Amino acid sequence: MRVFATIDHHDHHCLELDEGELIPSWEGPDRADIVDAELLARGFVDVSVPGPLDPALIARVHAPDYVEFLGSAHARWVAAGNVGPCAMSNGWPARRMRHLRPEGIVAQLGYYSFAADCSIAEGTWRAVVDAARTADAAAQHVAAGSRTAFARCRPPGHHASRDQFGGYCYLNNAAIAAERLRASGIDRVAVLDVDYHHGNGTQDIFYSRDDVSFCSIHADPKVEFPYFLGHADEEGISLGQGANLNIPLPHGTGPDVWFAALDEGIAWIDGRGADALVISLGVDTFIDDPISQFRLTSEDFTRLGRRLAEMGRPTVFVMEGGYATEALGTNMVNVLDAFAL
Ligand code: Q9C
Ligand code: ZN
Repeated sequence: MRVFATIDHHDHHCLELDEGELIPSWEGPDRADIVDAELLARGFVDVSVPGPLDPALIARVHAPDYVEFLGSAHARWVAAGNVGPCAMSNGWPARRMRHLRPEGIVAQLGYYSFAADCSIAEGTWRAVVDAARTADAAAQHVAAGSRTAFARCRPPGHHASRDQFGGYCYLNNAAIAAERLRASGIDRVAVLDVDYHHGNGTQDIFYSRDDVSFCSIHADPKVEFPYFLGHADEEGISLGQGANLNIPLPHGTGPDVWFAALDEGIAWIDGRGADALVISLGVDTFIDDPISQFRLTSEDFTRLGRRLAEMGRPTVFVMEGGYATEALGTNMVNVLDAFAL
């Protein structure tokens, strides 16, 4: 299996507001290093550096003003005299307030984000661009006729919407991969999101379209981040009516219920008739994940890889969450290894 990766993510280490404390983000540079080491140890030596960023592709997924904002936010934060190392807001447009773009950097950080678990460090934009390039390259590899490819992305992407960051995500790597497949002439794409958290950004980006179907299996937003999207009655709108499937599950969900949900999602995707797949591959469903509440084992990730292979479709894997660092490499590569067999 071809792997796409860069190492230019190391200066992306942010602070997040977690349990009332500002802590180093759970989503740190070690995550990618751990996955890289495991890939190498298990013979995934077909590694490529992705090509340059394609602004036209990014513009199919994200608003131009948002992309411009992300690229300049940290420099503006410093220039405005803010002392903290990571740019983050302290106010957001809530119920009955107006969604007019404000002028200052702190206010714009609120305008362009939906959570305080995610800030912008000096090295964030460089890592974000590289993750997007990586997803694009993996999709191009599959569009050119390969059965599969792995985008070893960091930061992750599935929480990022057309114009808002949050949940450790800035540009939506999986959506970028899906758009590359579409732009390459693949008619029907399905994104299957198996990360523990709902892929609110991906859902939002494709919500009114029928050419990219979206299915997410995740912890119920009533009790879990991102809290405000991911319910079972969100089925898409206008042209996209019926092209979105959410399967929210309770805290404590184990393999029996989770794999039954996966079968339901796969049957739905089969019914939609997808020509290629993008997997938002988060392994924070793991039993020992420090911020999550599902109960999959490392062996279950092998089972997941096998089940995805049975779908028999060209498949782009895009790395998302997973925070149990000791097992992260094993869990991520178990999926890829089982798929590649
Ligand atoms: N007490 C992804 O998995 N909240 N993002 C964490 C922990 C944010 C997860 C709170 C979770 C974001 C890509
Ligand atoms: Zn997650």
